[in-house]
Amino acid sequence: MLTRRAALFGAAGIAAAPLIATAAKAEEAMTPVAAPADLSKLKRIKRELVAPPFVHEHEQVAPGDPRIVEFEMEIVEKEIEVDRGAYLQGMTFNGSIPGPMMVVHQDDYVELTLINPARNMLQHNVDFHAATGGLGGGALTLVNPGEKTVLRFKATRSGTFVYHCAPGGPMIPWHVAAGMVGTIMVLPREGLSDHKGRPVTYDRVYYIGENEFYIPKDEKGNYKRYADVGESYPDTEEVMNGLIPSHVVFNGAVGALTGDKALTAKVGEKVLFVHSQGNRDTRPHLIGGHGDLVWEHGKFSNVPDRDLETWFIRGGSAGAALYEFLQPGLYAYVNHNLIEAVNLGATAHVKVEGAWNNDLMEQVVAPTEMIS
Ligand SMILES: [Cu+2]
Repeated sequence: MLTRRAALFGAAGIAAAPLIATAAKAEEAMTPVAAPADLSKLKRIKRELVAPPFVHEHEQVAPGDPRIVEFEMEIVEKEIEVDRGAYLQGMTFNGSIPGPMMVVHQDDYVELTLINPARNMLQHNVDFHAATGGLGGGALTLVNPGEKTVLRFKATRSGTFVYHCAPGGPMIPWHVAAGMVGTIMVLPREGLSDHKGRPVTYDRVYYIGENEFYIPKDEKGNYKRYADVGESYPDTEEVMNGLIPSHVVFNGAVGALTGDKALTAKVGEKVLFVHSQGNRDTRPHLIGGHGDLVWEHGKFSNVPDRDLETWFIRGGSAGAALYEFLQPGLYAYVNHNLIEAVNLGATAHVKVEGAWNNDLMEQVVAPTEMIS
């Protein structure tokens, strides 16, 4: 009997085969011929990843010599309700959209164990934009269900960089549009610096991953729901190729960062917002606030921009913005394509506590009826 998995590999494999074959050949070509690097003298540290918008424990200034930083991620294919009645057959790194943010320092070695459990249907891998060679690691990490692999790469450049699944051919955009995108932040060893090269630190860091989804509708205009990721593929591909997303969201769902899941901060705290988009351009804006220092491209060797109102994140990148909150209140952090923010979902809230500053803003006259 032809199982759904075999059918899917067959169907998807026709189109995907050339690129997967290329990846396999690339792997052959890149199988190390030199002796393995001797890193036995380096210290190792294991970091437990946490789900976004939160980020695992880390130091902002490197505590010593470069280390090998170990991470483990499991790939989870699962259905996710991205809005009421709208279900995505999602593919995730570690169960979350976006995948967890990793933090290391420049010249550290990232050692990732990538697990594709047997219950999954599809082949996956990871392409780190922070890595050099081997399709960003994509050529060396292609794992079938029931397999795991370990990749090590040296983080030679500082900055925020996306990582994503890229298993070949039309599987690449599908896996990314199904949620397989995350970010690694490679901090300079001395930590972040401002526009004059002076050290700056953050009190909190939040990772906001923006994704757009392409959920098919039936002839009555209702969202269709599928038994598994394989069944969703043909309809989803058709919607994807129309390039009009059904949802544009932060952290995997409409309202994932609002209400009781709003981000929090206090007046006087400096908050670093890391924002990624794996596939499509976007333009973050903090309503009522600013970007004090913005690394729009996310690369910390460049001088940060100052005082920005809106910044631009290119599809396939992650940027970082540092802001010191000066007023309390509920701030909306949006994609300033306001149709995408309000109607399609790309809105987060930041609940800020502290004392109001009348010098910065004051209601001189409350709205009052005009008497003519
Ligand atoms: Cu994948």
